Amino acid sequence: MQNEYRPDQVESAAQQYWQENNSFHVVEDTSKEKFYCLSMFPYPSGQLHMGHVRNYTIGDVIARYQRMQGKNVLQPMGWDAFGLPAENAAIKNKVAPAAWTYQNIDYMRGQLQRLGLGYDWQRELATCTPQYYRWEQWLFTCLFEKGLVYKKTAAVNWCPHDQTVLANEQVIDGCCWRCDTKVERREIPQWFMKITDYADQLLADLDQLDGWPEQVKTMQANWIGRSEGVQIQFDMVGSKETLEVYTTRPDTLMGVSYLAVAAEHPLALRAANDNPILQTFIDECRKMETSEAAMETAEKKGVDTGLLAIHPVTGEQVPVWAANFVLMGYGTGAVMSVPAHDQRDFEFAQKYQLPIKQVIKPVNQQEIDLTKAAFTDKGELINSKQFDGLKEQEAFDAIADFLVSQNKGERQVNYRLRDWGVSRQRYWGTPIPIINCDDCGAVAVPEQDLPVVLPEDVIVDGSGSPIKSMPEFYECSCPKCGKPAQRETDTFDTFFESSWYFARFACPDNSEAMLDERADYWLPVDQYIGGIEHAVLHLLYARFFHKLMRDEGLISGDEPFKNLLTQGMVLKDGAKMSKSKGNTVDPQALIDQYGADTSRLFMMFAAPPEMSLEWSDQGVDGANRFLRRLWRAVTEHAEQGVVKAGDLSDLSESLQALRRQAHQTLAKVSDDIGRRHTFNTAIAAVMELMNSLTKLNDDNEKAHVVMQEALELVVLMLSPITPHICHHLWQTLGHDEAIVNVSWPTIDETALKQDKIELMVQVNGKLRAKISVAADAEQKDVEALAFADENVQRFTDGKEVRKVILVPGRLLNIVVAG
Ligand code: ANZ
Ligand code: ZN
Repeated sequence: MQNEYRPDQVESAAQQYWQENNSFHVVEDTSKEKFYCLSMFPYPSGQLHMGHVRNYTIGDVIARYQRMQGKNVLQPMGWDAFGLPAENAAIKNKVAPAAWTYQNIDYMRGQLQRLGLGYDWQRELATCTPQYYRWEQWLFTCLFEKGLVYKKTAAVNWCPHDQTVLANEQVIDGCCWRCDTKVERREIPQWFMKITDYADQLLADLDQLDGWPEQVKTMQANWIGRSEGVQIQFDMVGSKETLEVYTTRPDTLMGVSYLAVAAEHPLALRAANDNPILQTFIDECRKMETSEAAMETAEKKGVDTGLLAIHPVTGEQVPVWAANFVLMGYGTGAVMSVPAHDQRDFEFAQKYQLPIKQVIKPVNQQEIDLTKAAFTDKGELINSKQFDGLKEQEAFDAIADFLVSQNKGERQVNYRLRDWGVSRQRYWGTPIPIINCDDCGAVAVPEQDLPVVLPEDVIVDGSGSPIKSMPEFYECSCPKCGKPAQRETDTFDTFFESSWYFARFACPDNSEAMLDERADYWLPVDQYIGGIEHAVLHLLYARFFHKLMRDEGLISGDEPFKNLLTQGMVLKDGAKMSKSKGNTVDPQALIDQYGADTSRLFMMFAAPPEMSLEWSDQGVDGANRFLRRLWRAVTEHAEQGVVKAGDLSDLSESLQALRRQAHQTLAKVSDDIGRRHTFNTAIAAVMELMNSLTKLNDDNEKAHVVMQEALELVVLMLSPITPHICHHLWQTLGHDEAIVNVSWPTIDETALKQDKIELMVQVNGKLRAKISVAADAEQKDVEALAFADENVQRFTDGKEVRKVILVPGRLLNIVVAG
C-alpha cells in the first residue's frame, strides 16, 4: 500500500483512466435528463492564466456533480482562435499567425488536461479552421439574402504613416501604437448586421432568464437602451425642407433656444459649401477619434450654420448649429436644444451665449439656480402657453399629441443599440464571403464555393493585411454574371465566432450542415460560466445569433443560456492579476509543485465563485495540507481493513452523533454545490467533518464501520472538486468501480434523526435540570423523567402542581403554587 501522497502519480493515473475509458465522451440519450455545462472558451494566447483555472474548475465541479446526479452531462472545450494577438506575435517573432495559434492550442490543451477537467475532447473545435468558420460564412450569406446584413460607409482609425487601419486598442492617446503618428478617421464601406431588428426581442426575452444575475440583465437592458420619445419636424426659413429631431423630452419643447445637428448631417454639409469656418469645423470633427466614449468626453464645440428653423408652436425663429456632441448615428442626427433643462445644452449655450429659458419648475420645494446648472428633472410646465400647469407624463402626452395632430411629429421608440459593424480590416479572421462586381454590386459567395479559405502561409509585417495584396486570393469572377470581380478582403469581428460556438459543440463533426437535431437535444446550455467582462457584448451577440439561427430554422428555443454564473476576478495584493501589472502567478508552476487537486481545492475554497479571489500562498499550503490529512486518514483506516456492508444498528451515542454529522454535511454540501454554487462553504463543512473523524478514538468494531461510511461520504463529496485523489482513495476504500461512475450519495434520514435530545426543565420559569429524552417522547414520559430528577423534586415536593407545559425539543415548564 502506498503511504505517501504523491499528486503527480495519483493525478496521471486518474487522467489515464479517464482517457482510456473515454469517461467524458457523451452522446444524446433521450432516456436521461441532459445537462449542458459550458465555460467560456479561451483565446489561445500561449498559456493558461489563473482566471482560466478558476473559470474551468467551477465548470468542472458543476459538471461532475451533475453527472453524479445521474444526468447525461456535456462539457466541451474549444478555442476562440482568431484575433489580433496572433498578428502582433507574427510581427514580433516572424511566425505565421496560424502556426503560432496551433502551437499555443497544443500547449494549452495539455495544460487543461493536466488540470483534470472532464471535457469531451472529441468535440474540441478551433474557430480558425475552415470546418468551423465555413458555417458562419454560410449563415452570413443567408442573412444577406434576407436583408439582415448590409453595407454602409463607417469610420475607422487610420494611420497615415503605416497606411493601415487600426483597431481601437491599437490607438494610444490618439496615436498609432507602432509609429506614434497621429491617427485619422477614415470613412470606408463596411458590413453591418441588423441587430437593431432584434432589439425589442433581445430586451423582452431578458424576462425569460431567471437564472441570470440581475446585474447582467440590467447591463444588457441599458445597452439596448429603449427610450420613448417624439420625432419632431421643424420647418426651415426660406426652404421647403424640414429638419427632424428626436427627443425624449417633448415636455421641454417651449424651452428650445437652438437646434443642433451632427457635423456630418447633410444640412451641415450643404451649409458648409459657402461657409469656410463651418467647413473647417466639419473637417476637424472628421479627424476625431471614432469611439463613442471619446466623443462624449471631448470638449463641446460647435459652429452656427446660419440657417434658421421655425418653432412648431410659437412660430419663432431658432438658429441651427453644427455641434460635435450630436451623433450622426443616433435618432435623426439632430436635436432640439433646451439649455435650461439639459446639462450638455446648458454648457453649450453658456459657451456660445445662446438664450436659456426655463419651462419646467420643480414640483417639490427644491431650489434651483439656472445660472449654474440645468434643471434636468421632470416637473410642472411654466412659460409654455396653453401647456402651463401640466405635469410630467401629462405634459409629455399633451405636447406629443399636439404635435401629432398638427402633423409636426410622431411618437417613436428608439434604441441606443446600434447595428453591429462586423468588418475588420485585419488578416487573422474569417474572410467575409462576398464578391464585389462592377455590374452586380455585392454578391454572396454561393454555397458550393464555401468556405472562402483564409490563406495561412503568409508573412505579416505590420503593413496591412497580407490578403489585401494577394491577387490569387481576391481575384475571382462574379457568381452572377461571370465577369472578373474582387473578393472582400476584410474579415469578421472575432465576436462572430464566439457567438455560436455553444451550438456547434452539439454537432462539431457535421460537415453537411451548420447544426443538426443534436443541437435541439443539448440546448439551451444549462449552466454557462465566464467573466463579467462579457456581460454585454459577447452575451448579447450570442443571444442575437441564437435568434438568427432559430429564425433560420436551425434550432428551436429563444435563448441560448439558461443559467449564467459570472465568476469574480483573481487578485493578488488587492489588484487584478495581470501581465501588465506584473503580479501574476503561473498556474503551471502551481500545478507542478502541488498538483491539480491542490490548485482546484484552493480556488474553490478561497471565495464564493462570484466574488473576487485573493491569492494566498498560505491558502494553497492549507489546501495541500488538508489533502494530505485526508490521504492519511483513509490509508490508515484501510490498513485496518475496509468494510463492506457493515452493520450500523445499535450505535453508541457518540457514533450516532458522528453519523448524524456526516449526513448533515452531505445535505449541506448537496445544496451548496447543486443549488447555491457556494463551493467554499461546502468544502468548509467537509473539513469540519474530517476534524470530527480524526478525533474519533474508538477501536470498537462499530466505530470502524461508521468510519468507513463517513470516509466514503467525504471522498464522494469531494470528488467533483478534487477528482484525482478521490479516484485513488475510492479504490483504497475497497471499491472496484471508478468513482467517476458512482452516483451522488443519498442522505440517510434515520441518521439525521436525533435519537436522544437534551431538554431543559424549569420550575416556575427557573432552570432546575437538564434531562436526556427520546426525541419523539410523549409528554407523560417526559414528565415522569422530570419528576424523577432530584433537583426538580427539591423545588416541587409538597407543592401543588398547577400546570406542566412542554415545548417539544426544547423545554418542560412546571408551574407550582406558592
Ligand atoms: C430635448 C431635450 C431636453 C433632451 C431635455 C433631453 C433633455 P436617449 O434617452 O438616450 O434616447 N439626442 C437625441 N439625438 C441625439 C444625437 N444624435 N446625439 C446626441 N444627443 C441626441 O436620449 C434622447 C435625448 O438625447 C434627446 O432628448 C436629445 O436631447 C438627445 F431637457 O431632446 B433631448
Ligand atoms: Zn457581376
